[in-house]
Amino acid sequence: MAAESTRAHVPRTQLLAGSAGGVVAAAMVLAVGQLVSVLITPLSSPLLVVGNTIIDLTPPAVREAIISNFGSNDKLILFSSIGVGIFIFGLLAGRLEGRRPIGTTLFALLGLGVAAAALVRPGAGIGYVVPTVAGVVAGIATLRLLTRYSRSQPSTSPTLGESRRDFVKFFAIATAAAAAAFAAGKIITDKILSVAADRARFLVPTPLRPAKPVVPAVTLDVPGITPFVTANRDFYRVDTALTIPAVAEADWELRIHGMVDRQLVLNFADLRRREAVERIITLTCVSNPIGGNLLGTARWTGYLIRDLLAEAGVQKSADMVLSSSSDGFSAGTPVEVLTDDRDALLAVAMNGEPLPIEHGYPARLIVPGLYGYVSATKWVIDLEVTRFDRANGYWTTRGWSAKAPIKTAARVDVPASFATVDSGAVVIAGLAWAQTRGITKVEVQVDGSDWRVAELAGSYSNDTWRQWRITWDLGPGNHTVRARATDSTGATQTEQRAEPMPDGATGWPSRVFTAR
Ligand SMILES: Nc1nc2c(c(=O)[nH]1)N[C@H]1C(S)=C(S)[C@@H](COP(=O)(O)O)O[C@H]1N2
Ligand SMILES: [Mo]
Repeated sequence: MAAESTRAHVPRTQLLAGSAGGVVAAAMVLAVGQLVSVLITPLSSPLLVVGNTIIDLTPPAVREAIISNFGSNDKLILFSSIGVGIFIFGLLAGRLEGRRPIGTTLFALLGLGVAAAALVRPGAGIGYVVPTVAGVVAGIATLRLLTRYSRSQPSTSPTLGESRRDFVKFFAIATAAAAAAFAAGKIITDKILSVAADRARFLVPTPLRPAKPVVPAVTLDVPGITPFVTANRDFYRVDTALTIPAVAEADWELRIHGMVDRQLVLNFADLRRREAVERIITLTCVSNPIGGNLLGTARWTGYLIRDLLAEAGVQKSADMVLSSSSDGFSAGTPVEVLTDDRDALLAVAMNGEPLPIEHGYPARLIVPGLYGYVSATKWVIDLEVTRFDRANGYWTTRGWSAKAPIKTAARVDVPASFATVDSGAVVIAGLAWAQTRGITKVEVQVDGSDWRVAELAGSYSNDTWRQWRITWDLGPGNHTVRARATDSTGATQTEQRAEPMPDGATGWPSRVFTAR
């Protein structure tokens, strides 16, 4: 090929410069796209379009594995992968840009792809392509500028060729411009998205009666045991949101509609005229593996869903409430569960503070006894009364069960995993939960011994986890402890191992440690 043979004469330094220029040009696409997205919506930035598209295209099982292995670092992994991808793309495009504008063509193709992905984002209008188009135009301009040196032929026409010094100068300017554009875009985006100030002004309603006090008896005196109430900053987080939805108190409305006698639209002024209640409830994620950390207990302040539904008048043939968030997540919850005496809540505060933004500010659902994905909609703005044979929640269309009560389970917290402890009287302790039923027994086994019944801390309520402990005389060596919980229906946690998909993991938790 003629172009190839021409390229073969280009010195190494020029090829390197071409690649470096391509990388900066590729970064420019994202940076300018980020800045311009401020004018449309942060969701239209090429970075978020690509990120959200990848999430949508990732098979649920793979996402599941990533979330249970990396927790909230899943987004870091996603953005790092996109970073690596765009780096390699820039490297290639810059290197291939020669007499023939192969790099330019690659940039244009990339732009077309991202623009198409932007157009099919939920809620996208034609404006969604603007940041990508602007980014690609800036990227191609940068590519042309920064590959002038690598494309020039100093041997034949030295005066026309771009000098190495010019390249370095333009390279530095373009890099600084890309960094500045990205930073400015990010700062403004964050400002637009930030509801921190709004949250700081939010008044937590005072419940007529506070939640039952957390008496010392519900806590066992064991170093390293999980505290009974989880601090907000330690509370696990699971959601599909790439950028946290920004909903200000004044903008929030909850629409209750569908199979109801009268549609209801409530704002915070309406809510604040009602009686607030306070409950301590343990929330659990269906993705929590046996022994995992995807659960937490908080004091929630809010309003009884059953009162709101009663006001709207739920029609007899309805059996599901499809709750939706401002970012398109949804959960299908049985009407029965929302209206029985378990006190399902529209929660507006967590441990006495406005809901943290990542936990659903300004309002979310909290339903005792159901895994979060079928009940705990954060940033909730819509309750549609419907039927299970007509509607599906977000995860239900992705292979998870439509109904998912929390399974009875125990976890070993002490000794820590692979810890070394003194032999003799070893304290083994942990948690067990069976929301709405309550824990009545936890049994422990060491190295395949007979099961022994552990001591239980006082029960706060059937909707919260319960601490347990047992002291076991152990000689030096490695030990494996297993635990199993029994709930008030008499059912004991099954030994049968099952993955979280489709309705929650099963199996006995175990822990390995060493006594010296
Ligand atoms: N809007 C929205 N709400 C959501 C989710 C989500 O992805 N988006 N995830 C659900 C899941 S799977 C769980 S386990 C809980 C987690 O709540 P947390 O992040 O406050 O712990 O929120 C639920 N509510
Ligand atoms: Mo979850």
